[in-house]
Amino acid sequence: MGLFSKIISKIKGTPDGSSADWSDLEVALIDADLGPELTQQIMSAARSAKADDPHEGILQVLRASLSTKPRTIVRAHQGVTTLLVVGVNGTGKTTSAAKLAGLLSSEDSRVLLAAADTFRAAAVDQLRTWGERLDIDVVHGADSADPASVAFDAAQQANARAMDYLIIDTAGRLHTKNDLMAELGKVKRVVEKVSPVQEVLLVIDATTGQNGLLQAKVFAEAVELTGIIVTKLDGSAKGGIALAIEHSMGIPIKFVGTGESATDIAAFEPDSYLQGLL
Ligand SMILES: Nc1nc2c(ncn2[C@@H]2O[C@H](COP(=O)(O)OP(=O)(O)OP(=O)(O)O)[C@@H](O)[C@H]2O)c(=O)[nH]1
Ligand SMILES: [Mg+2]
Repeated sequence: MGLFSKIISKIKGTPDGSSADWSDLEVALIDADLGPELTQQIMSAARSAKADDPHEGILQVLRASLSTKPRTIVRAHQGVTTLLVVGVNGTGKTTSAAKLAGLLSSEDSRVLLAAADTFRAAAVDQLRTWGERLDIDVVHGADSADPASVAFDAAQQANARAMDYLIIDTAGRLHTKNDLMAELGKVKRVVEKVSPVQEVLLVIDATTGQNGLLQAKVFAEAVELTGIIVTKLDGSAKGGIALAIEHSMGIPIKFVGTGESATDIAAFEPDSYLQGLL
């Protein structure tokens, strides 16, 4: 039985739910990184529903806090569908870009990867290794090339080769570094000289805690985010931060990462995620 279920059944077992049980539930919600706002909403829903079914009360608030935007990749009307993968350092951008490329290619799409993390030579090698493993071409530039120029080059190649998808990996950047955030806007604008970018996917590490919400807010100011990839859900983190971001910013979670292998990625399924969370 999950932690929440245990607490909820304790609350159900007592006539009015002893105050200790309620604070246990509150602590569990905060622990799952749902954040203060969502936690308070859930608490009041659970309290008012306690006589009948606190579990259902909580589920309802969680469901209502989910984005209503589509969770599938937005496709280009014609030509290449371009995805830009962004986020702070070490969240799993490169791994997720590669996994996504593998997933789309296994569905018979023609996919090209772009190594626009030109900050470190090792970053380009990391994506190229994935490319070899998955048999997917990776466009890269010379050492410390301008990331926007690599992305531009990749967009031209994707067009010329009639690819279905172009997935652009970018360097990790701290949301507190203004120049790096501005660079992201530039990468997008330069790519859009060739063809529109359909998706800007923010990669959030499930273990990141409440800082994830701040990351999302700052990234959203630099580029218009269209979706979230939550990684490392195979660990102990419940990933409530992603839900807090959906709730507060209305950006849909599109994919989840559950490990380090190519196939450890899945489309986000709200119901099973919420059941897991509870
Ligand atoms: N367990 C687990 N590990 C993951 C997952 N996604 C990524 N990782 C691991 O997290 C580490 C960082 O992943 P990267 O893909 O290099 O992260 P990044 O965001 O590209 O990092 P920078 O480019 O340095 O900012 C690697 O060891 C990955 O194998 C996941 O879903 N689960
Ligand atoms: Mg990377």
